[in-house]
Amino acid sequence: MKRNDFLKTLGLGTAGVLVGESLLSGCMNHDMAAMDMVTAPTVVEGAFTTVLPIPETITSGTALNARSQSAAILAGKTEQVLGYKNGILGPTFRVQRGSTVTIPFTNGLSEVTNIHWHGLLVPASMDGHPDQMVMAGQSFNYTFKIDQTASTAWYHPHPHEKTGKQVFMGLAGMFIVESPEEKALNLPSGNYELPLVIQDKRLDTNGAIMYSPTLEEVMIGYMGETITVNGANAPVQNVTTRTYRLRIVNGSNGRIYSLALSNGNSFMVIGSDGGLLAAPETVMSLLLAPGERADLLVDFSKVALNSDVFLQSNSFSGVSSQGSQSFKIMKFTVNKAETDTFKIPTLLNSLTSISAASAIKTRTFDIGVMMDMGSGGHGGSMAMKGMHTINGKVFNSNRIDESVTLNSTEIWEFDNTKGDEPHPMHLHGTFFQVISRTGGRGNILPHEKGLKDTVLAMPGEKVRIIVKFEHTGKFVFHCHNLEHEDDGMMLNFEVK
Ligand SMILES: [Cu+2]
Repeated sequence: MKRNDFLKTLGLGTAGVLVGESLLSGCMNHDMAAMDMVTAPTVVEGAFTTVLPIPETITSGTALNARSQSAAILAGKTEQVLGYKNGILGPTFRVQRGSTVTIPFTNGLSEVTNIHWHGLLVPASMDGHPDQMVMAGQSFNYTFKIDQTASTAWYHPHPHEKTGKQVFMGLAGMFIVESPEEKALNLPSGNYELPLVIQDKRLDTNGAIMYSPTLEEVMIGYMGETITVNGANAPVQNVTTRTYRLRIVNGSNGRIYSLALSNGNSFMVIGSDGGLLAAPETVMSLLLAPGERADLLVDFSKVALNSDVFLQSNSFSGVSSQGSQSFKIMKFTVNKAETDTFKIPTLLNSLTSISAASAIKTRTFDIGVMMDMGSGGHGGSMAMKGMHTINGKVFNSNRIDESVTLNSTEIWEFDNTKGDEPHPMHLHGTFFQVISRTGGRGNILPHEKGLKDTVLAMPGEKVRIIVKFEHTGKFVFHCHNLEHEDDGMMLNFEVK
């Protein structure tokens, strides 16, 4: 159902139903067409004078403590945020394939939280399922073996109905898996490898984060006017005339970025969610949705000394609520000449395509329909909740929605052809391969050619993925627009 139709339905069926003020005023003050025009806040670019913060690098054994702490998102304006160690966000894990990681975690918040290891193949009991809460003041030891190819993962809270707020307030961090195979490629490392967690924040005049989505913002996702990288607005990083590896996480709640370089140069995609691609792909821009990662190589060798190149987000089409504005994200200043002998390997990773013929089942998920409030279900006094569904259902922790046989291969189809909002769909407990996209952009994009755990289905699109389920247990799959997820756009699947 289109948002328009949904609101018409709701408008006809509001007698006796308590409807939140934001929707009432929306309906009263605007006509239905105007409701379709809900858009992201206009991005306000900063001065690009703050030096890019690089989160501390840690390994197994380092304790994380989710708690309120002070940080300056805007230069000179220190405010309380949430973080896992020092300041906003969390440290960057860097661990070796095959190692066992132990993370003593304490919940220093005044409400429940937990940690989901997004992009790590960990046992279901360690995955941060919304069932597995760490109560306020309590601790939990996360421990798991890293048994997967080198990749850029991340971590963030996953308490149902609170994920959006806790991530927006600052709880997230990067998790890098390394392997001897990847080391042998001699990709740019050390100072030439930059972890970049890109997020948008909504700040008050003091620079404090505000999180209070209206109904309209639950519809489109909660977005902010301030773009941050590693927790700082408008940062600058000095670089030399070499090739840099940028590991990018879109850690935003709802904002999609069309990443590009301000000098119009192409760049290379070498990896995505689940590790390196088979071979590098040259692109001019890359659309990265919440939850997705991009591993990029950017060549500054032909940039004139003492000039600037911005990482920016270009405008993009296909979404009414965002994409109309282009804006700068961060600045690179090329301030030193260095000789670069780096040659991009022609082959990066041995990836085997899962044969569609090996799939024993196809499951279809309609993600383009919003809950029909007239049909009862999740309506009533909580009319604000449960507008986003998968196959008409909202999350119920006690219900297993899909039962999957261990080691079987299946095709899952996310159908957003009737929808009018983008939905980045994320599966826990596995990687998958994208096998087709019909409607909308109509093809598989360069960064979708490797292993994925999150795939964007734009309005009008149907995306098919193929998955081999090799890990037992109860996991969730959901939309990674965190307001949609908190609204219930999440189901359980069990592998056994
Ligand atoms: Cu969604």
